[in-house]
Amino acid sequence: MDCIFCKIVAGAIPSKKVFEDERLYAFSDIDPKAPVHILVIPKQHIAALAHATAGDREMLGHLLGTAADIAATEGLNKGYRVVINNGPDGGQTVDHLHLHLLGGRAMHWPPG
Ligand code: DGP
Repeated sequence: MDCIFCKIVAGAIPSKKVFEDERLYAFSDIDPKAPVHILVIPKQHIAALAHATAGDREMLGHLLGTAADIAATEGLNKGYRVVINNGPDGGQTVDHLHLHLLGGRAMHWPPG
């Protein structure tokens, strides 16, 4: 198992868990870009959003809805941003699909 996020799901690498259910795991980003920076990932290894199949569509909806639930739990009532980087031009550095939940400060647009 070479994937760092699979190792986090398995508990082989420690993480600060925020949420977990049978399909998803959420934890604090090691290099936060905002006061709240949480990664929400499928437990199943999917290398990137572009690798998700038709069979993953329900999980993707659950991923998005769970991000909104976590944002509410975190008290991000002034707003927040969700980001999925895909591939090299998208800025993806870890090849396991992950959603960034960022909040606790005003975001800028457009992103870099
Ligand atoms: P991306 O650039 O979209 O692939 O984001 C990868 C994120 O993963 C980046 O914000 C830093 C985070 N990250 C990388 N390695 C670890 C780790 O071992 N633990 C935690 N908590 N986060 C990590």
